[in-house]
Amino acid sequence: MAANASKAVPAAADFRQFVKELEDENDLLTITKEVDPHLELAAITRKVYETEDKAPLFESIKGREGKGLFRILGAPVGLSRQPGRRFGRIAKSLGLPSTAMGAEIINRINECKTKEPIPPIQVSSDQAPVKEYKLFGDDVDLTALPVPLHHDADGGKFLQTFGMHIVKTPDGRWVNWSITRAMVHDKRALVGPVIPKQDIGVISQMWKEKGQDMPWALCFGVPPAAIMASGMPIPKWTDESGFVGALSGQPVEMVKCETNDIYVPRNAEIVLEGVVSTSEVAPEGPMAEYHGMVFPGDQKMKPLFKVNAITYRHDPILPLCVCGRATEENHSVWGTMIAAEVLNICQAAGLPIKMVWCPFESHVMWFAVQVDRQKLRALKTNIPDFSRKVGHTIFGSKPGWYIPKIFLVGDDIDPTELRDIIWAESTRCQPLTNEFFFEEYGNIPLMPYVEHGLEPKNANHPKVVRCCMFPCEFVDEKLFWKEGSFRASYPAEVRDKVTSNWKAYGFDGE
Ligand SMILES: Cc1cc2nc3c(=O)[nH]c(=O)nc-3n(C[C@H](O)[C@H](O)[C@H](O)COP(=O)(O)O)c2cc1C
Ligand SMILES: [Mn+2]
Repeated sequence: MAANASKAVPAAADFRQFVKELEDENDLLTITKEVDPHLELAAITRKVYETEDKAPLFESIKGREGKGLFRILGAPVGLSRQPGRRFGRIAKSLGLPSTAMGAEIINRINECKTKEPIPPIQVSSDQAPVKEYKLFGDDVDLTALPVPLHHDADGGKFLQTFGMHIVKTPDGRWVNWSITRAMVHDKRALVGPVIPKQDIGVISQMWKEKGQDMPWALCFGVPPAAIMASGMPIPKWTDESGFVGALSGQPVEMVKCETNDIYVPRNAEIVLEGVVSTSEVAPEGPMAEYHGMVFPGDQKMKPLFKVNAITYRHDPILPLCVCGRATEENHSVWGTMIAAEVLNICQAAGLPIKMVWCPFESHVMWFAVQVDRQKLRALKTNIPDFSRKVGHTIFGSKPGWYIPKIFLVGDDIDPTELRDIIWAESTRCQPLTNEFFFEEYGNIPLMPYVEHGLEPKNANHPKVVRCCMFPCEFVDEKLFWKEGSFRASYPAEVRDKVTSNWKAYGFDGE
């Protein structure tokens, strides 16, 4: 371990380095005052998300034993209100400087996705900080841990909101990393959803068909690039690990579990090992979710995740997402990674798409898809044909299942600026004529109106493409309108004069 400790490690490859850099950049607040895991800790984290404050590192959680399990990092990939660093925690997780913004982030993800994967390497236990402490069998007591209650209407205490599940197919050919929530069930088990459409659900079904439980590990505080990839809907039978290697610029170093043959990152903070039951279920939820709502009393039967061992490093840190109104990790991680994958899918299909973004305020329900108008004109298409083609390409894809609403915008619109999208929709999207509905594709049932809205006319709730463009944008090189704004209505010398005299006029700031 000592030999490795001196190596310079990028933050994307090492959670501790990530935490250290947040601290160095004044984007982390260490809280030494005792905090109650019953609602108080989550309430602080919620306020942090909603005000884009520093990530709180809770050192003294009521009920914590000494330097054991665990400290908590709240809002690990929340936004920052530091000027010019709003997406700093997202950027840092992907190997970018914390000043990177939307397009740079999406382009980085997709560059690394098309690069040669860097496969993981295996190291021995004595090279693994996560093996410093080990608990086995009945020494495991999840009910004794200071697990937070996240919201007052939740049906349980959620330990798992930002850890990485690792499972593999019975033939060992596909190892899948993903994020899915889980709450404490009893001393030795968590309970959580295993959605059949998710890869963890597909793999669980394979084990069920063999009549066996699914070997499993849940890893907290993994390399930040790994947790980003765990929230990205990449194609089935593709391991996330090679892509994570490319994102973090080095192979992920893995070490074997104590009680099964799953490999986990050697520098993880905490690892739970065991099996996901393919026969036993228990009540789970509800939990306030990524869409910012909770339906009290909405409890369902979900599989048990049975814990046979816990290994952890000294003074470990549990990263925690307190789900709800934007902007938390479902939006900053899941929304961003889906957007990048949708861009990949559109470009692979030969569509003239430049950029895709999920405005966080939409809670992962709107995707703004920016069209390259020069390439669009060459296609000699029109609004209905093109909108239908984009709709079928995206809604028919793996990430498309999560997406109900697409906003097609021209390249005068920055899809990472919500103000731009709203302006384009308001001014260019004609109700009915520019709206295209798709009823043949299913939706993630978690979307509030899917379960709680009016019944759809046909089997599925329709998805929609709203084309926020004029017909002339498909044909004419020169637009017939001009934007009325500071950036578009004044010659450069006037803008420069105004900007450089800003303080002289008596205004504050730049
Ligand atoms: C913070 C966070 C929490 C998430 N929670 C869940 C969840 O509870 N259930 C779920 O089905 N997906 C959840 N997701 C989304 C999945 O991780 C994502 O769709 C991922 O692509 C699934 O992995 P797979 O592509 O290997 O199936 C979450 C994502 C993030 C970033
Ligand atoms: Mn996967």
